[in-house]
Amino acid sequence: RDSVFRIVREGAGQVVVVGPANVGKSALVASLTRARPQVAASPFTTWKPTPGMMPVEDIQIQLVDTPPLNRDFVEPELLHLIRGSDLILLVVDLQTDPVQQLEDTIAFLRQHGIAPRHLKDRYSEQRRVTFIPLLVLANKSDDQSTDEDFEIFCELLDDDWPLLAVSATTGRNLGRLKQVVFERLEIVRVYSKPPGREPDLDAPFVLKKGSTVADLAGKVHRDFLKRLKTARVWGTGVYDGQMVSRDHVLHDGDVVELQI
Ligand SMILES: Nc1nc2c(ncn2[C@@H]2O[C@H](COP(=O)(O)OP(=O)(O)OP(=O)(O)O)[C@@H](O)[C@H]2O)c(=O)[nH]1
Ligand SMILES: [Mg+2]
Repeated sequence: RDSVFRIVREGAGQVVVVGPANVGKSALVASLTRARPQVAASPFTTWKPTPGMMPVEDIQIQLVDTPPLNRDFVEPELLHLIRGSDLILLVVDLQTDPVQQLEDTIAFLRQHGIAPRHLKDRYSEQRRVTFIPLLVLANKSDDQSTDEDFEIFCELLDDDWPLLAVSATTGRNLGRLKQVVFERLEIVRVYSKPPGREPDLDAPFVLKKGSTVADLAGKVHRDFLKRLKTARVWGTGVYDGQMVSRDHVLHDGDVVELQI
């Protein structure tokens, strides 16, 4: 069944941008990607998810703008989209009671069986909860004049929330945001090198942290996994061109020559 709520995954990860109405979710997606979701001063502007690709160094990460979550009615498919994502960016408006906005949104997600991964310990009793890494964005942190508000926001929160002050309007901390998103996705970029040739440094393979040479081989080609004999690696924890086994764990930036 076709639905506007079904967003096809693209790139190195799917990141959903969620939160109350009017906090600047669409403005953030518009400033970080080439997507142009409607931005407006009145609440409840966005009614369907809109994806865009955010370039970070040499990869692309998918950001998905979503409708506000504090409506009386929520599309089950929107919840499905959030549950299936790799990271939640929970946006609040630093200038409009951000503590309340954060608490309400977390309560809403929890009600629908979605919880931040860093609070996993506390949910042990509850059945059927999906834990997703989550980062709080205090948007509308436009310039130095908002720094004090941000400090107060941090002090008022009773938990250690991973959070970042950003501004879609002035672009403040958006570079940092990209970096943090990349880190929180827990991925590594690996460059493949055909034997006797230069590595292809333009198009990395993106793997989960902890992936091995065998995982890479499976990703390059289904046949490679079966036929893989050995591999040589240039990068972290090896000497240049070191022969490694198929269980060797790869690191961000490694160059790998698969020998089949
Ligand atoms: N000062 C300031 N205003 C912002 C910022 N980001 C967004 N806005 C303004 O906030 C209002 C709402 O922005 P949107 O991006 O439409 O907010 P939204 O969260 O997508 O809203 P809904 O789709 O209704 O949920 C608009 O008037 C934006 O211009 C920001 O960083 N600083
Ligand atoms: Mg919007």
